[in-house]
Amino acid sequence: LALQSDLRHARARGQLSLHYQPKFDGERSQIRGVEALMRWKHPDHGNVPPNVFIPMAERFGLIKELGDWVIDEACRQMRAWDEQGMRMRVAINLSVHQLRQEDLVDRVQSALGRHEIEASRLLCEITESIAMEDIEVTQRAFEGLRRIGVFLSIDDFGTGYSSLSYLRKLPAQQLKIDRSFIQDLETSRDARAIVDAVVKLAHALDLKVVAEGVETEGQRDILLALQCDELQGYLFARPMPASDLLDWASGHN
Ligand code: G
Ligand code: G
Ligand code: NA
Ligand code: MN
Repeated sequence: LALQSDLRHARARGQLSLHYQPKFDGERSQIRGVEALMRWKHPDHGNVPPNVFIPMAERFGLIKELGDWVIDEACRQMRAWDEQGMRMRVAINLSVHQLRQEDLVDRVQSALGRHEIEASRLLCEITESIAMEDIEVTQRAFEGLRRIGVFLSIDDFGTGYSSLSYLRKLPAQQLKIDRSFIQDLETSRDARAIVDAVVKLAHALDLKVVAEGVETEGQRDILLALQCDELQGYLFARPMPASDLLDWASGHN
């Protein structure tokens, strides 16, 4: 209970930050962009995992405030990196509550404007299960975001339950294959068959495919053989503070 009321003040007290995890071009292993992941450093409890505080924020009506902060902070950071000579694309994660916000598109657009960032440099990731929860809400939010030029990704693909005809109608540009399939790639023929099929389906629908949670060279080699477009995971880089990314990237491109 104390944690919940602390979460109310976390932003104002400067306890929130974004960490950034790179995504790589499969073939040339260059950075394609980064995914922003929220972190909360509690003064007494240390780092509280997002799996704990994000559901808490959703339950206590704080997710819109936190979500707005993420949108603004990601754009601010892109601009700061620009000024340091590093042009990055940034992906943010959206919750179901944000998709339902009537003014989500306005909020995204005003953050982009405030920091003078082109919309095409921002990618919004929405998990498949959230995207399918209320098809009309998703469709409306996706169309609004796409209209202003933001790119859209369906995250954790394969764990939800997509109707393929519906998937075809969503104006997304990217599918992220869920980590669970990647984990089993080297040991399970089924996992490999599923990833192969998802890549082919995605490409047939003109979607780029990202594999998340790549931890081994064996997984990487299989994913490259299966024509996966982008790779992300601990094998390449863990999520890191913004200040580390510049150094890290200069050693990797
Ligand atoms: O960073 P980590 O792997 O611990 O994240 C755990 C979960 O929290 C993931 O499902 C991730 O998508 C989610 N998450 C991290 N940052 C954000 C955020 O800014 N907004 C939302 N909605 N979810 C996030
Ligand atoms: O649901 P989403 O894809 O947004 O979750 C991202 C989460 O996955 C982050 O919390 C991040 O820390 C975690 N993550 C990123 N790469 C790896 C990886 O290679 N292995 C594992 N186990 N987790 C990862
Ligand atoms: Na994500
Ligand atoms: Mn994911």
